[in-house]
Amino acid sequence: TTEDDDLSLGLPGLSLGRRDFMKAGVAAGAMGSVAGCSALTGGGGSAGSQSTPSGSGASHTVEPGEHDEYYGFWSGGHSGELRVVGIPSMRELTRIPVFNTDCASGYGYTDGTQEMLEEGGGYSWGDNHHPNLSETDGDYDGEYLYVNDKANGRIARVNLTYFETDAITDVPNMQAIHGCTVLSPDTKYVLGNGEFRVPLPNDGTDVKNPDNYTSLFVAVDPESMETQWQVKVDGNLDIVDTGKEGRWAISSAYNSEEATDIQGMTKDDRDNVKAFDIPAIEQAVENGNYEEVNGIPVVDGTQDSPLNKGDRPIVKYIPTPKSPHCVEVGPNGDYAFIAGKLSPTVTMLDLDALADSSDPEEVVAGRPRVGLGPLHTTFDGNGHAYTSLFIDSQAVKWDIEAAVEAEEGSEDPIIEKQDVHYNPGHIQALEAMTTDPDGEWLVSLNKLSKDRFLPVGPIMPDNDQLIHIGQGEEEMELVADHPAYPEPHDCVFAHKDKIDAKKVYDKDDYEETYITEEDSGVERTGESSVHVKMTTKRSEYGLPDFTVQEGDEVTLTTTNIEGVQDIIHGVAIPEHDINYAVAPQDTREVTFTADDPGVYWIYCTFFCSALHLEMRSRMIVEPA
Ligand code: CUK
Ligand code: CUA
Repeated sequence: TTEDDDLSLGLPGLSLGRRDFMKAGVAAGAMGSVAGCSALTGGGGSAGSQSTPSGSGASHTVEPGEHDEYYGFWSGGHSGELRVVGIPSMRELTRIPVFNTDCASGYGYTDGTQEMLEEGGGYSWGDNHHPNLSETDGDYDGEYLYVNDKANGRIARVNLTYFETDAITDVPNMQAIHGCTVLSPDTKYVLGNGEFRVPLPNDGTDVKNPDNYTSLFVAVDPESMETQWQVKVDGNLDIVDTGKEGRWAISSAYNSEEATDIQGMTKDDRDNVKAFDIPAIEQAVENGNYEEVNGIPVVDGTQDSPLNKGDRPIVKYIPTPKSPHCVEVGPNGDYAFIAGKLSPTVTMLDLDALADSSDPEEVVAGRPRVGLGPLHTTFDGNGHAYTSLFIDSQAVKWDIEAAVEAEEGSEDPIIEKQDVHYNPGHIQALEAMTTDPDGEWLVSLNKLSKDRFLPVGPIMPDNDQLIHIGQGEEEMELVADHPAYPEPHDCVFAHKDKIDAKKVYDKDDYEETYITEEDSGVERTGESSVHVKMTTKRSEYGLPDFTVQEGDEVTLTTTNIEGVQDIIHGVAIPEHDINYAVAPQDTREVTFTADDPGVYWIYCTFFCSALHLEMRSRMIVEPA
């Protein structure tokens, strides 16, 4: 078996045979089972124990009562949520429900959040992969976080003042949005890559003819969250990142064969990375060079489009080794780094050269050979790139300029390799996506943990590993293992000074009616509808009880009139599937039908005071 044979990853129709797999001690199959190799080859393993700091003596301990220096925002994959993790402690600080519902906070139970999920497609789950912080001048401004839903073609926005999802856009014409990024430097758009090719429009016509399927690239307005325009391209789009000057969005892509099965998708040796010229696309839209589909201007960016034939094509197609995975643009915006996945190389595109050419000879600035299964790359801001190697189970550190100097396929730029446990996807260093990365810490988001934790049944956690990198001069050092519930894909870090989270709601930020103690009461609003208003404070509701009639539609508005931070009250109504949190100075509303006559004790779910258990109200439903 030659080294190149190993790149087949067990994909059907490729050169590595079943016998080779059996030799390596794993069953034949796709990527998942190849993963087994790594424990035997690259992965090594420190006997299942956590590594302890040695060498540099880097400590990630944050003493009790002390704060972490960075916020980490983790995508939660198909759990639908985001997680907020302190760096360097790796402590989970909170979770932000996005595409899922959450009974602790009441997200998806209150009227406002239920409506948002309903208008955002009405699905009960989503698959978020790529969290992105809003930027001003290429730096995080602490306003918003945007994240994709790979499952249903959506983009959601999280308000970072309240750490709360405040908008979900169900993008028309797209089934899956995988790659997602903001357009640097000032977040002009949130950009998304449609991964699954479907008919346009996907309305039941042309379902049997894959030649008429298409993959779309979309721009969403970051404020209104409305879809602005889309570009249709050849092949499947995968991941996207932008240059730092607002012109280029670079997307990796696979399946230029436009097949519908894995054999077909991996048949050819080459695929095309797409470079979207954003101002040129805007010009095409302005000139009316589009077709409107479901209310959205769709610009033709396929290779044969007239818009790609002139002096300034809207999309440049750059041939790369087949099925590349990620694109990350380096901190100074010089190069886009495209990880080879099936090729053991990272392709570096020169973004300046791209303005004049899309000829690989002229735009490929380097192509170091980094190892097997390169998926994602991150940066320390001091001239080094760090690439995750899925198959080798390693993080490889290499020198960016040395890679430009070296011959294509050279291993010379490689400085060091660090084993991780096991099979990393994304890899992310502090503020690596800004123009000024901070170095110091890197997290490797490993897909498999195998024996690294106490056994918890067959669905095992991922393993997010903290690695000390310093300013790039020292050796990498594995410092901590951190189990993660399925399944983070990516994370992004912001210094704590860039996020300004409020501890108490500012009622001016919300439209809901603020209720005072005097407002507490029941108002009949129709023959079979009532509006109940009540406050919460330690340790009573504004109404000790209220009475409605069987069949009434009840709207219950609750304000927490506490002005003190951290005193949250809950409103739980047994047998009505209702529970939600009301934080200090916040107002929440819920609407339900009182179908069953009887007595229902409303109780507080947050332990708020010594008399928390006594914090009760009583809903009396009189028979009709
Ligand atoms: S993807 Cu999961 S490891 Cu969705 Cu960014 Cu590469
Ligand atoms: Cu209020 Cu417990």
